[in-house]
Amino acid sequence: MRLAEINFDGIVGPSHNYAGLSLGNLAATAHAGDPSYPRAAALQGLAKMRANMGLGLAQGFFLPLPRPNRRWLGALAADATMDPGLLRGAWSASGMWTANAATVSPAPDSGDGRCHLTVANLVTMPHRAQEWPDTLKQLQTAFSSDAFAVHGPVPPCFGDEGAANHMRLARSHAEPGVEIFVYGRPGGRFPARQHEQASHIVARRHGLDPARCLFIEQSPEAIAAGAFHNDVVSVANERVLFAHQQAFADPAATHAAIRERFPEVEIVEVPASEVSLEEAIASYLFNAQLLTPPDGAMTLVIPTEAWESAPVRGFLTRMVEGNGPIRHVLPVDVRQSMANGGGPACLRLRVVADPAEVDPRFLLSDARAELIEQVIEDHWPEQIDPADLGSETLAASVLSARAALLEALDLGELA
Ligand code: SUG
Repeated sequence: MRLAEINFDGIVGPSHNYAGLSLGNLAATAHAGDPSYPRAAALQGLAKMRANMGLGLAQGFFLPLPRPNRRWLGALAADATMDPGLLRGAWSASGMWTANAATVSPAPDSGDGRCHLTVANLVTMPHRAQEWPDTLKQLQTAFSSDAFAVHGPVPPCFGDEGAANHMRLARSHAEPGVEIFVYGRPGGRFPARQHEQASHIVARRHGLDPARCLFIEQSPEAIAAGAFHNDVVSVANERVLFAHQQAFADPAATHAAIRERFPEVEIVEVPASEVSLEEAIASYLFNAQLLTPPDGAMTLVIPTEAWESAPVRGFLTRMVEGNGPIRHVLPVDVRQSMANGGGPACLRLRVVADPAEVDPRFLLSDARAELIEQVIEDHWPEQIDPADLGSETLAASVLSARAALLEALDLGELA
């Protein structure tokens, strides 16, 4: 068995739009009502996938979910008197942010030697709570081999946002790791989406050794400043934790607990004096992919917005010139997703597994990338104005665009 980290990016769906649905997500709120560009958005996402594949890394993808979601609209007894926010929610392409698809515990960490995935219930935001049944179907298709155990959502009384609030430290991806679950405490000005109990339920289901798990409280000030998920203020890869000084409620105790369980950890902490919490969140510095290409030179894939921030660029330049574990910084343009609060890390779900155990229809190759590009070019709407949401003409074009992609990728069973 050859275990590798595979990043599964969500292909941006043809209904991508800015509806301002996520309280506490400052970018999404700021862009509410703007026109969106689904074709450009999907091509930006595809370019990121190709660039990561170009680094020599395994790359997978997930398909857009069916939108507008007629099943959801039926359950809401939708009619003209309904809150327009609910209608827009049924059109949301939010399934693109696959860091919220599931929490993943690789085989070396679980009690039974299988890779465990629990689909995230995303109950805090109504437009995201509709995702899990279709996401689950997709996970069950992609990971149908015995090497995987795919679980349904944790009970809806406990909010679970998936991998966006979960990190893993290990000497290498294929070795046993320490899994870190980051939850928020409710009571602040913005919702704390990840509940502590949900994290414990996921860890128990995955058969994790309690001695190799940590449950850490996210800093309430980070949530209040717009870090609606932990992956907006920290990211981990192998031995390295890259985090803002104000990411965790009790940074000293958090670092000590991590060191106790994983003494090899290298913590790269960004001080607030160099990059303020507000600047870190506005630039999405931490919503980065921290990757280990085959040559071993750890690379931080950041959004171009982070590179354009003078304090962030200053910090990163000094970091790379120093002797730290992160050797390269690679800015990528995912502006269409960024305007909804989704950076490079939101767009991917990390799965450590043997690629040979994954349904090959979900793995990117040059040929499949070309196929996907062609379908996007031919079928994705160039522009959507929020006032168009609800139009039958737009619905028909969005539905047929997704159908064309499913057909091209031989994934008709996801219809
Ligand atoms: O859940 N935005 C998403 C962004 C998710 C980012 N994911 C991670 N941090 N891993 C959210 O808030 C905005 C949709 C709108 O308003 O149209 C939205 O759902």
